[in-house]
Amino acid sequence: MSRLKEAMGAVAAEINAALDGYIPRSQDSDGRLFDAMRYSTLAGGKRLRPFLVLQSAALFDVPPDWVMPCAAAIEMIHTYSLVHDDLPAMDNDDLRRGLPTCHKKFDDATAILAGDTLLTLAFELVTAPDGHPDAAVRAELTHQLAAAAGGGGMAGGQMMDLAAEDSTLDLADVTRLQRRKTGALFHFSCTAGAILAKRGGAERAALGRYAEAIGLAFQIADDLLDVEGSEAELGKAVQKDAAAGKATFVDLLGLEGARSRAAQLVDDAVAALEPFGGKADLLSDVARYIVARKN
Ligand code: GRG
Repeated sequence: MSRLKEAMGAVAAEINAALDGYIPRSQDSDGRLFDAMRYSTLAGGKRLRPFLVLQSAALFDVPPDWVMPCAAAIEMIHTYSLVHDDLPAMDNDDLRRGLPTCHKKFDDATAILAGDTLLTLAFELVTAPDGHPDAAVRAELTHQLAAAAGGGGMAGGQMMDLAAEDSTLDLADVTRLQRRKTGALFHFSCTAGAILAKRGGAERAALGRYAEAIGLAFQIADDLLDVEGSEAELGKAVQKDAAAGKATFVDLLGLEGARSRAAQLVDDAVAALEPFGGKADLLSDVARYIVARKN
């Protein structure tokens, strides 16, 4: 087994146990809300964003207890985005992570509430005093997480994406949109370790450059998988972008152009990690994996 596969498997087990503990159960009439949150969050997924949080923190030897709330929080926000994105009012998908989407398994109202509650629970976790002992660090994490998920980040990027249906975006437009829609959560995940370790300046900036490169590489790979992948491997519908008339990196660069841009971004990501030496080997492996993955 490759060292990355082994490390990602170990993190997935840890993060699953943490998420299981953080998301409550209820026997009351609100039980359906928590069932839906648990259904979507514990349904699998690569746990890439928590892995990045944990690896960026490992660069600075941050104690795991300080990191886990933040790693779980980013996965909750990612899951909320998938639950809402799958709703009929947005992408209207029936399949996610190989299972019926949240609104198909439950209903639209429950899926909306489950997404809302995952988002707010994430902030409950990063602000809780039993996470990082320094309140200023918790405040900075909260500020950065809100910026990544909000109007200037993922939610704003999603709005741009919805507005882009049947429009003609150029490469700069699509890059700007994707930097926000998918890139912002990657940026938070990769820089969280530096925030938790109270390291600013060059180290945080280097992780920011790494995040920028892997965020775009991830989206290019996603666009390639949308064209070349299968529903069985991906656990979700494919060829949705063309059907929605959305400009993708593949449309704008062609298949070969998209592959070579992704390869260039992997090189940029690995180069950004140079200041961390061998300690960042797994983060370099993640950059390569992001473009080679099949799901
Ligand atoms: C609803 C506010 C709001 C935002 C939605 C990110 C997003 C914005 C929607 C997701 C739509 C989508 C499939 C985008 C492509 C990139 C992406 C986020 C893919 C899924 O991420 P993975 O591959 O998924 O990390 P797993 O299931 O492995 O966690």
